[in-house]
Amino acid sequence: MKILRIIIPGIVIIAFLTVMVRVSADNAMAAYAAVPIPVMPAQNAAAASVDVAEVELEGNAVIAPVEPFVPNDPYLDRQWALTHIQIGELWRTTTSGAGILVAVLDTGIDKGHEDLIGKVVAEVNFTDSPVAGDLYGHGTHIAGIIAAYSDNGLGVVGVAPQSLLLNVKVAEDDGRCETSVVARGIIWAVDNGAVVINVSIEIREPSAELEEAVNYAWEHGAIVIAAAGNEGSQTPVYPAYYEHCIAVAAIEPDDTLALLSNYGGWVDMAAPGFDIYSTLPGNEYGYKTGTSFATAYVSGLAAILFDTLADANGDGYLNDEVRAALENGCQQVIGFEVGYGRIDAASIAGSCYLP
Ligand SMILES: [Ca+2]
Ligand SMILES: [Ca+2]
Ligand SMILES: [Ca+2]
Repeated sequence: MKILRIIIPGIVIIAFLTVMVRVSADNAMAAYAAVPIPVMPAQNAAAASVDVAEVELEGNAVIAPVEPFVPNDPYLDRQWALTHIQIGELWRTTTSGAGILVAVLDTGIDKGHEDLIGKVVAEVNFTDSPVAGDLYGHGTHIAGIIAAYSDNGLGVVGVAPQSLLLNVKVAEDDGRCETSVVARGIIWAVDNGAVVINVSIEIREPSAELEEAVNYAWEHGAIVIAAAGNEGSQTPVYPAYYEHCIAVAAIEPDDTLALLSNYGGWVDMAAPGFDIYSTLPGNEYGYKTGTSFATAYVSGLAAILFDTLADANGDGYLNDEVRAALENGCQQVIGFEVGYGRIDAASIAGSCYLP
């Protein structure tokens, strides 16, 4: 059994697989004050440039401004990460992951949460817990980042608001987790139709059983996306390290590496993982920090791409095209090493044919 428990003095810890640090609202607001990020600037900028072009074409005629789509969810302005990865560029051109099945291997999901209700189409409990739901508050947060409803006047907005979830409970109610259970969870997810498998879990020791499960997913057209780990080092963790798994590091709003995030050439890409606002059990919401949450952003993007891309090489699966689109759509980062860089929806939209 692999147990990871890190205590940072002075901060409320919800110790876990990958460390979750719950920051106070004041800290969160301080972070925003340091890097002010308006809601959906990319969409506004795009709309503004269209206006200018049309004005020039039509001889300074007065053109009504193009209204960017801004969902009505009340906490959207706390979700700096969505603006940062320019997700609006993909929301405008795709159906946002409609019907794509994303498996969340975690502490369970509160499937009755107001912003997730109806999202969990199947669930399984591999743990000793009497319930498949989330008594710990990690899996529900991941689920909201990926799939929370958009424009429903409630809560937050998921990266792929039309995607659906498999609740694969592999971590106990105190956050502990066994390697072989994670491996079994991956196989269950594949066999039950998931094409994106979010594993916000880090295991310190390699495991042949775990690597075989990751390979099984890849060979069946799915992608495992996993946290790069929260030790602030280059030391690999699993399953992230495996070839057919996308390893995700965490960045802060200024595109620097989050202090706790692992990094290095073995890490495939980086995504927002600092002061991430999402759903918590019992119709609650809150901030969390760590590579767990960065992983969920990549999973959301993958869900959109599974819904959007074509099987260009005709091998019968989309996971190879989706992975290539994620990698090719990364923006370079400066100051730390992470394989392809930081995920960016605008770059993906620009480099893929999106019908
Ligand atoms: Ca919502
Ligand atoms: Ca990898
Ligand atoms: Ca293919």
